[in-house]
Amino acid sequence: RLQLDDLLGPAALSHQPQSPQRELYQGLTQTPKTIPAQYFYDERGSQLFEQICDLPEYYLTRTETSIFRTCADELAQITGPCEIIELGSGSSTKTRLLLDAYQRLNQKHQIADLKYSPIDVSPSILKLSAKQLLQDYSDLQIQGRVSTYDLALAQLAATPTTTKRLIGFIGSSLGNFTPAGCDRLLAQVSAALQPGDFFLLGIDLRKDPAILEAAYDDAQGVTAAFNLNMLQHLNNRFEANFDLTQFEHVALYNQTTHQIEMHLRSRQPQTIRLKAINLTIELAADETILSEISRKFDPAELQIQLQNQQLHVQRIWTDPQNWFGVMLAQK
Ligand code: AVI
Repeated sequence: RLQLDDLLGPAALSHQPQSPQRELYQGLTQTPKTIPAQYFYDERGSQLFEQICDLPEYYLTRTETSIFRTCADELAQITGPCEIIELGSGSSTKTRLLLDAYQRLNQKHQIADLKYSPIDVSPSILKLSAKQLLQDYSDLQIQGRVSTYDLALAQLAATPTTTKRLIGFIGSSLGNFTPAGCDRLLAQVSAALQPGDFFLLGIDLRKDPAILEAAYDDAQGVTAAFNLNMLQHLNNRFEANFDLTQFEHVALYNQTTHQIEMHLRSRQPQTIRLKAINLTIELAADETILSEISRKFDPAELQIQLQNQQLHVQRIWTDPQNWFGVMLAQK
């Protein structure tokens, strides 16, 4: 009941126009310096992210989960039985609420199989969560893809099926894309869907900056450790010599662009060498490296962007405080 495709194997990687190292090199040689957010997620980074999701200040996961608890059955009713494809599935925790609802729906329609297609860059988390899901759901058929969003969406676009698709992109991961990157991703999602298919999107909404900044700079320092771990990841992976004690975690809400910006601030002038990519960089005292943006959305604006990609919003669910939104669009 489990099939796993690795789209990131050596053969597939040689077709990628932009290698990840190249992006890192570009990011660290431009002004202001940036590190692509993908470098958060080594094993330790993924563990720290799971801890972030449980923090009292990080309301996102809790709130989205509460919305799914109330809307999952209605969502399944609207879409009818379909294959659930999830971008960035991770531990698939919230997805279980969707799988439960689709399982109930399938039973009503006397449909035997429930198809779930998780997509994640981490083979270990994909395998682990697939194994756990298969133990808990006897009707589940899993077709996992170890892949970036780009590659997986291109593959889906190239292999249309008659089975109705629901592509899920939850957890406000869309917020980590620039506006241009966001448009590009929505176009790729649309290309992977046939008319009548669905797109499910979880997004963090605009709110009091104090609440937002606390969510990205928690009292226990877990987000700070997550941000700094990115430098340790670069040390391990690219033979770099970042001294983590010489950097500080900074998270600020930019009210003009409606985004949290996470930075690593250099405590002093320093020279860093990344031996494996043959790069030496100079940092001034207080110079910052941008490690992540996390955009906060206005559902009405996003609805227009979705519409521009032939994705027509059918329903928006939110929580009583209006902190988080779940949007269902149909192509
Ligand atoms: C994965 N992503 C949606 C998280 C966010 O909230 O933007 C990543 C994160 N960064 C710091 N805390 C959580």
